[in-house]
Amino acid sequence: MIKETALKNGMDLCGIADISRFKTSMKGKHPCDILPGCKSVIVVGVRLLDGIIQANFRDFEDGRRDLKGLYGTYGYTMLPNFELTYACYAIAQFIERTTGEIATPCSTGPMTNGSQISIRHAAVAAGLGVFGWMSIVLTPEFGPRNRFGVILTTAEIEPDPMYEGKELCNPEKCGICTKVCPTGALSKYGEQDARVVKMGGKKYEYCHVNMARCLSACMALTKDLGGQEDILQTDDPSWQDIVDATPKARADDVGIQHSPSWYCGRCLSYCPTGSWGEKFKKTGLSKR
Ligand code: B12
Ligand code: SF4
Ligand code: SF4
Repeated sequence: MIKETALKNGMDLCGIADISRFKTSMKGKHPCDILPGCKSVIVVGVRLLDGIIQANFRDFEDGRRDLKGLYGTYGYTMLPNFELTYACYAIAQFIERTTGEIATPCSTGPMTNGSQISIRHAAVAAGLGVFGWMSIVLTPEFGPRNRFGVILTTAEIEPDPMYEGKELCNPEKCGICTKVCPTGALSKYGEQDARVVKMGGKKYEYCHVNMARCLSACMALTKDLGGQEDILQTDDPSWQDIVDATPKARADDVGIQHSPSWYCGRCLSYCPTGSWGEKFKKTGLSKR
């Protein structure tokens, strides 16, 4: 019934983790630090529109920077996050109304201070997919082109198994995310220690992400990265450089988000997992 509620509320994916899979969570970010007595973690996922990913290709391949707002609105910031927020709310209401247990929906995205919990780790714990080398979660259906939301509950619900399906990422053979990243934010496989996570009896690895570099592209802080001026004077910024640059970026078209951070997304757009070839190569929507 929880999964039906998710689907009825516009979700494509829903998985359930039991609390034992969060043993290695960092302090303050364990589900029980947010909802004491939490026994299950429900994760919902929504696919990104192919028509919005292709708008990214028009920017990256045809120089149509003016279309980037489509990704900001329908892919990165607003609509998927609203859809996820409504679905998390509906599921939490459903649980509380029908079982009398407590349910706490978490924030779903950047516009609502979305860092209470690691949503990526929750999605893997709920069996929806695996960490891709780029650090975010790949599902067999959509590759990295999905966003997730989390509901914590004291209800004890039968968990889904960890993902056991076909291999979704082989960074030794692929490495496309590292290659397309314009700032070198994603470490190359084998060059630097990978991040290792153990969860649900499984071991995962993903790259080291230089978040300051990633943010410099997501917020287009230089002209080379699609910005209107060189707000940053270096291509290897420190975290403080980003903090100092952000108020200036805020003066640009911020919409309802705290800062405009939808200007990149190349790693997510070009990852081949999730029928990329059929959707974007065979159709000619991407020429790369
Ligand atoms: C802020 C943020 C960013 C910032 C990062 C700044 C920063 N310093 O973190 C920026 C703007 C750079 C960013 C970029 C992107 N982001 Co972002 N981001 C977030 C957000 C809102 C919060 C991140 C956070 O602070 N999490 C809290 C900390 C505690 O968790 P964490 O960083 O995931 O992981 C740590 C801990 O979990 C811990 N840990 C270690 N071991 C273990 C073990 C267990 C069991 C657990 C639980 C935890 C744990 O170590 C980790 C490293 O410190 C999350 C949503 C969320 N709440 O997770 C989305 C989120 C991660 N982003 C997402 C996306 C899609 C992107 C982009 C692709 C957007 C784009 N540009 O198009 C890029 C991807 C870049 C990349 N390759 O990684 C999606 C990923 C969806 C997916 N498919 O997995 C998320 C989950 C949002 C969502 N609602 O779906 N992001
Ligand atoms: S969002 Fe852009 S800058 Fe950040 S890791 Fe992905 S490709 Fe690199
Ligand atoms: S682009 Fe390739 S290496 Fe990177 S996450 Fe996707 S499948 Fe893995």
